[in-house]
Amino acid sequence: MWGIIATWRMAAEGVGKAAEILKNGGDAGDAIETAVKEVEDFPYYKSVGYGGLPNEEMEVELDAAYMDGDTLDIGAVAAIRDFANPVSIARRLSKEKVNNLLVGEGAEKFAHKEGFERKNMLTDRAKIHYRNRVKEITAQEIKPYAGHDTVGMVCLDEKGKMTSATSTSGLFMKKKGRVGDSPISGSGFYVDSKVGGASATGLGEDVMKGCVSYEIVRLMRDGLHPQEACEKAVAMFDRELKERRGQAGDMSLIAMNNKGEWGVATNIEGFSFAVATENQEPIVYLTKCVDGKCIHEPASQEWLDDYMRTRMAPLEEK
Ligand code: SD4
Repeated sequence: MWGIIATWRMAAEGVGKAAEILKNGGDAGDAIETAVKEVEDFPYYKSVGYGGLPNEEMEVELDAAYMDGDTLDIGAVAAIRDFANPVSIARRLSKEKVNNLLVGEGAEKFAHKEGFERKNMLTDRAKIHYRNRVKEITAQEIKPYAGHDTVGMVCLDEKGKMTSATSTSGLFMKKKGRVGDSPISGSGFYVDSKVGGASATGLGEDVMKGCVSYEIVRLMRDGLHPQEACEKAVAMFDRELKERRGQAGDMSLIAMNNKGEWGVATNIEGFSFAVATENQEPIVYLTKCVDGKCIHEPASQEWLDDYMRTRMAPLEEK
């Protein structure tokens, strides 16, 4: 059995490419890296890789991670600038004995020495978003943290190897040096080939409070189906945060176990994800969760077309 699951509709093309690799007996590491790179390279996604929205200082700082569920090797970069594919740098770091999580300038030096492709990740489109947002903020003091869609994936290959990976530009208008959950083991991602894996998208500051990806893997280890594990972990932690703090940030989790069974839960409306397995052609679903129970419906062609149309619509300077 093979399979791959990923956050948001934007991962669909990457999931399709990964499915081809997995179908032909390919490796879960290669498949997931290919899938994440596809999202990183697409300029119209505002929250991952090239075209990602910048921080307060108009610099694109990226976070990414890679984990191998056989060896439990982890590699990650945080607040790295000017490299095309942070996920590949993370995967490379996962092979080191120490120095597995590098930040900022140190991560950039490592990537440069290792010959990774340098790229100015700030697009003209992202600059327009930035200037528009600055105008909005000064006009009406709105909150800057909107529009964050991290890509997070879990993958299983025919040999039973599992991997997980994430990539994000984090929160739009974040402080320079801010790091979210995505490169943090147990929070943005976790995978153990003996059990399964999970990955998160949402408000990193809150996801990290509950190590939610690890919690889902733990529940699967206790015997829960990935769907039950996601529902339980998200509903419980959402409740916990609301009780203690009065509110809970956005949180959407995807998971797959080592049988290729998968699950998804969210505390927001309109969460989409992409999945493919040996028994399931690549497909995009929309998830709705009410009282801790989630239903996944295939996205309609109209919804899919509209998604692309809005992402690629001409952008006016306000
Ligand atoms: C972060 N979790 O940096 C990321 C942002 C995100 O969907 O997932 N957005 O906090």
